[in-house]
Amino acid sequence: MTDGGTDTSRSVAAALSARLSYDRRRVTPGIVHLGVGAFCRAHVAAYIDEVLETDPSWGIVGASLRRADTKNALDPQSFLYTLAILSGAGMTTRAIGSLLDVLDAGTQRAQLISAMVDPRIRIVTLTVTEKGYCHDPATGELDPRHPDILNDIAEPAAPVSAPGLIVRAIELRRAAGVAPFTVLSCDNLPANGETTARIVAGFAALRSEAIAEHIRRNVAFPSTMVDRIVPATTAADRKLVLEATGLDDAWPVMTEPFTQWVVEDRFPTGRPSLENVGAQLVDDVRPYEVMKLRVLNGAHSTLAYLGYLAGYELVSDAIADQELRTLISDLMTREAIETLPDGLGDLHAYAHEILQRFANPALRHRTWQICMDGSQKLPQRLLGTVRDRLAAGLAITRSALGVAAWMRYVTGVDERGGLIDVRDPLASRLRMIADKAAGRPAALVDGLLGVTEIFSVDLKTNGAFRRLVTDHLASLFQFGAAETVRRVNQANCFSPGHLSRGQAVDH
Ligand code: CS2
Repeated sequence: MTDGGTDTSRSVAAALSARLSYDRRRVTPGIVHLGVGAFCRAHVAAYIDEVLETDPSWGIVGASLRRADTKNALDPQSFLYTLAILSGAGMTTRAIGSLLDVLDAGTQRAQLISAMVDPRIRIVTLTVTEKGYCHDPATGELDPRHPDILNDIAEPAAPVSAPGLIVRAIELRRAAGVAPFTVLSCDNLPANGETTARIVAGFAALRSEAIAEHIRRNVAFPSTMVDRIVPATTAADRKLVLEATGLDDAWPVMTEPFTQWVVEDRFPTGRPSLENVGAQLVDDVRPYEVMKLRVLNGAHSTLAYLGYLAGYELVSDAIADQELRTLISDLMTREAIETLPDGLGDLHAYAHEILQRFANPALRHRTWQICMDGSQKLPQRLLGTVRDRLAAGLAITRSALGVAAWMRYVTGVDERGGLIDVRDPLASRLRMIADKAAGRPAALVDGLLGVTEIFSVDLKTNGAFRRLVTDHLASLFQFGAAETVRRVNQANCFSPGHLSRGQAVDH
């Protein structure tokens, strides 16, 4: 912590500190968190903040791997910040003190690695987003040609990627006789523990089989399902917090009342008592993860692409459109849910609650934000549903429309001819494919289905899938998103959900 900062930031820190129900001076670090974005600050850090009331040994040392903006904003206020919880009923705020420091990996790499080697650190948590895993989203395997991975193979002592940092720290801990930490991915990846384990061990094997073997044998990678909607903080949010609390917090975080954390209980190096602060500790997270990825995130992405194309800036406005709401509700209840295992409780109630969460009028969540990184999100959010339903001979009308809407979006030109700022690690490749297809739906589908990082061969070669996506895409080009959604709803309002011969031309 620094003792710099202005009078304002010092008074913000003092006021927030006074609101904590524990003595922050007694808190010691137990977790290093890679990727201190808004999500982590409203989720992992909020749960840990409650843990600190009874156990001060789990403070968090955060790290920003890409941008130093969080660090720069929070450093002057001693890394304390306001969590604002927004709903139709108004706003409540809470002070969060669990973040003890934020290190900027760009300029403080050595310090970050020392923090990860500190024996007091027993868990490394991650929210580095899908693309931070440097993997191939279709297979879940490390991408050995990823520029950050190439860098970290060449410069193992100065890693820039999450896998590179983790392997370096484990290697140094091993050399120092310190037990490894547990690695806890909190990103929206399928089987995020196993996937992270495979990626980290895969990266280690490129360096030394001995360290890869050490990781496979001795490092635990429990899986988790995380859920809380957290839009990026804006200047308007800061003003809102200032008006409500009187505190000029430089970097508050805005979220919804709902929060969920399902954690696989496998922590050989110890863990905080998360069960006492609302998390669910279970033996097998997979069913929960698939549920959340396919139902919530699949619906979120589909709503974001269609909503953006239809001209809606905010998720809450898009879901207020009755046709979009019907489409999204049907996507969840008539397509995604049917692919899920039993034992997950009332899934219709789950879908209903999600619709209400999307409709939260106080959360200004931009469709554009959710549209980002589609190449990394599509496989687990929509393509798993598509694959399972095709195998069972079930209709994929709405899931295929989600895929077509993504294809329409990555052309980079909206329905009024304006440019779309497509943010995606594959953006330039996607754009080249779109330019080559020059607005011909079949050519665009062909080109994009050939992106093997997203579409596996079984989908690429599935005639029904290809036809349906092409028809949807043709409709999106010809009639636009709003009209396409209306037609799909109309054609399918009585559909039993089974794939019929006429399905591919259902609008
Ligand atoms: C969203 C998620 O940005 C996105 O892609 O779908 O971040 C979503 O808000 C969270 O997963 C909700 O838990």
